[in-house]
Amino acid sequence: MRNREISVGDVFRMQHFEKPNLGGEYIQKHCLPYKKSAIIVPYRNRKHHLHTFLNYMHYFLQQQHISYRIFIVEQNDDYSFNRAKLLNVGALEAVNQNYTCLIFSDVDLLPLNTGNIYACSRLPRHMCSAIDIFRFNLPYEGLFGGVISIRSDQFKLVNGMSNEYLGWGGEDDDFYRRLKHHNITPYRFSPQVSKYTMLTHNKEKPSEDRFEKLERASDRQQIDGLTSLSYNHIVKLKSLYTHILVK
Ligand code: BGN
Repeated sequence: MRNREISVGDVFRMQHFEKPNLGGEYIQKHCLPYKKSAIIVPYRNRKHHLHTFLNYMHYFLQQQHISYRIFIVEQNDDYSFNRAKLLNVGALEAVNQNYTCLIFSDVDLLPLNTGNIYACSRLPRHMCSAIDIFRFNLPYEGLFGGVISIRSDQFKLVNGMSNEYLGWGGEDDDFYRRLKHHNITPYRFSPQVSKYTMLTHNKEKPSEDRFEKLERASDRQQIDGLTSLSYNHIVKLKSLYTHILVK
């Protein structure tokens, strides 16, 4: 497979893809998959983005000759959005289905280079270092949000993500600290390969207590995460994705 750059215009054109199995699972047919990737997307109330994301991502991922399933983890209440907790829930669900490679992705981020492989390697990877809204520049070295890949054993080792970040910001920085604490340093592909376009939306208001939470990140690592996760959920298989509705 040659790396191919997709123009932003093409992201919004209806592209052809093979119909996945019910639940948004795609098993590529050329050879038996050694590993399958779980694409896990925290979600609430962004119908248009979801529609664009699903149609584009199936088209994009199928060019990579990988096997994958898309999980949409939806927060089903009116409390502040808890991105990291939704990712914890999605990760557990994927692990229960024997996925060992977790790709966490925001619903508004669309990759533009087919060389940006949605699979895991030895170390976790920050996949979206060059986003158009940041003029394709990385805002800071320790950024580990947006789209990342991590093996499930590493995710479990650091006790997943914190469940305590409500609203926008900080939960990804907390997660980065967890990894560093275990001497796991994420890496990146080149900016050329890590190009993304972000779907437009109003800017969220950053949460006020995120700095305070971040300061105490290492104190909470053992007690706040997968070990303290409690939730109710319903799983439904849709034609393009597995829907996990979380309360
Ligand atoms: C940072 C946010 C991240 C976010 C990036 C990119 C915080 C914590 C206080 C330093 N971090 O500023 O969560 O992913 O911007 O938008 O707000």
